[in-house]
Amino acid sequence: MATASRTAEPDPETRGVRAFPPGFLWGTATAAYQIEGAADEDGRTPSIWDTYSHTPGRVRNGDTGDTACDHYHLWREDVALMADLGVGAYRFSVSWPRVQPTGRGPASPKGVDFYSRLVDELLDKGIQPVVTLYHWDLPQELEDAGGWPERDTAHRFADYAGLVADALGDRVTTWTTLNEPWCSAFLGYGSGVHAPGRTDQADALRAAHHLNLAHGLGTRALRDRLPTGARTSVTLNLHHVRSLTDGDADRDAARRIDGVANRIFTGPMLRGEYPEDVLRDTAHLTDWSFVRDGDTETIHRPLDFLGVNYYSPTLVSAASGPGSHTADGHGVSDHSPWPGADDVAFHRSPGTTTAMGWAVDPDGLYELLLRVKGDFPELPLVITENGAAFDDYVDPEGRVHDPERISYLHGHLAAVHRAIEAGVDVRGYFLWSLLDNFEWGHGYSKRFGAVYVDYATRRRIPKQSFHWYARVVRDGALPPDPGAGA
Ligand code: IFM
Repeated sequence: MATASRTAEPDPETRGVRAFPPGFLWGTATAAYQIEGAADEDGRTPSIWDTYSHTPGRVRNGDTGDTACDHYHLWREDVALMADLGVGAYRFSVSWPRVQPTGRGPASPKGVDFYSRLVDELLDKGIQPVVTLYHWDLPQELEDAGGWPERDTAHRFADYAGLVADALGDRVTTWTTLNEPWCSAFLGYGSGVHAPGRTDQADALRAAHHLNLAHGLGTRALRDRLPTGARTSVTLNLHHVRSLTDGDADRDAARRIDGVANRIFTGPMLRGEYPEDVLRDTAHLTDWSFVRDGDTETIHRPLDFLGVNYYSPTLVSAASGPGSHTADGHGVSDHSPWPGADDVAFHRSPGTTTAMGWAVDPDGLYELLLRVKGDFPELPLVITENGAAFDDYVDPEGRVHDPERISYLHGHLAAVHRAIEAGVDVRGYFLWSLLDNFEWGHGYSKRFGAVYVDYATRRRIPKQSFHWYARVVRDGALPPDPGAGA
C-alpha cells in the first residue's frame, strides 16, 4: 500500500520567502571611470571619457571623472563596505589607460599594482574578484588612431587582455572581456551621446564588429594564459524588445531593433555568424567588407557564462518617418544609435519610472531570461547588472531612505527567482551599483548606489537598500514583501 508523504506545515516565518539555489553568487558592481578618480595619477593617461567629459556641453553640469568617488584612494574603505554588505563577489573594471597608458607596449607597474592590491584585499575578505577588462575607457591615443571603427583596436585590446591576465590571472578566476559593447559602438559612434561622441552609422557598425573581434581575440589571450578552471565571459545589455501591437509592421520594427541591439552581438559570439536580416537591414550603410575571412570563427569562442545587464524593456512600433529615435531612453541626439532602423518609433513603457525615466518592469527581465534560455539552452547566465537611480538625499538624522530602490530590487530579484524556477540557469546577481557614481552623460546627477556618496567630502553612507540587500545576501533568500528586512 502506498503511503502519502507528509508535507511539513510551512513555517510562518519563512512563508512566502523565495530561497535562491545553494551556491548562488551574490555580488555588487562598479566600473573604473565611474568611481576611481585619480585621472592623472601614477602615469594614467586620458581615456575617451576624459576627453569627452572635458568637452563643454557633453556631460551634464560639466561633470568629469577626475575625482569621482576617489576610490583610487579609498578602496580599502570600499572593500570594507562590501564585506559589511556580505557579498561573495565584486565585479569591477580595470582602467585600460591606467594599466597600459598609451594602449600599446608594456604594462605600467603602478597601474597593475593598484588592481593587484585591490584583488588581494578582496580575497582577504573572502570576496571573489570578477574582472571586466573594458568598461568604455579606451585610451585616447587609440581613439586618435581611429578608435573602435579601426580593426587594429581589437588587436590592441587582445594585447591589453594578456597583460592583465599575466598580472592578475594567478588570483582572479572570473573574467569578462567587454561590458555592453552596444553602448560602446552605437552610443559612442552612432548617436554620439557617449564618448568619443562620433555620429556615423557605418562607423558604428564597424565598431560593433571590431568590439566583437576584440572579444574573440581577448578571450583567446585570456585562455592562453589563465589556468584551467578560470571562467571567461562577456556582458551584454540585452534589450527586451516588445512591439506596441501585434501588427506586422510593429513586429518588424521589434525585429529590427532586436537585430541591432542583441543579435548583432549574440550572433557572432554565440552562433559564429552575423544574422542575415541585420546584414540586409544595414546594407545601405555598409557592405560589411570589414568582416574578414575567419573573423566570425575567432569571435565564436566557448563562454563559461553570459553576463546579462537589465534595467528596463524597450517598446517600439513602426514609424511613418525618421526621427523618433530620440525617445529611446539612451540620451537625446539628432543622430540615431539604431542603424538600419530609421523607421522605428520608440515609446515609453507603461508604469512607474526611475530617475532615469526608465520604466520599472521586472516582467521584462523574466521574459528576457526565458528568451535567452530558449535561444541558448546550455548557456549559464549571470545578472551582471541590475539596479535603479532615484533622487536620494540624506535626511536630518543622517540616513538615506530609498524604499523605491528596495521595491525595484525586490521585484527584479523575484523575477530572477521565477526564471530559475522555470528552468533558467541563472548563477548569480550583481547589484548596480555599490556606490553612487559618475553616470556617464548624466554626470553625478543620477544615483544608482546602495551606498550614498557625498561628493564634496567623499563620505559614504549606506542607504536603507544596502541593509536590505545585506539581509537578502545573508539569507540567500528574498523576503515576502519589499519592506521586510529593510
Ligand atoms: O552606469 C551604467 C553602467 O556603467 C553600465 N550599465 C548601465 C549603468 C546604468 O546606466
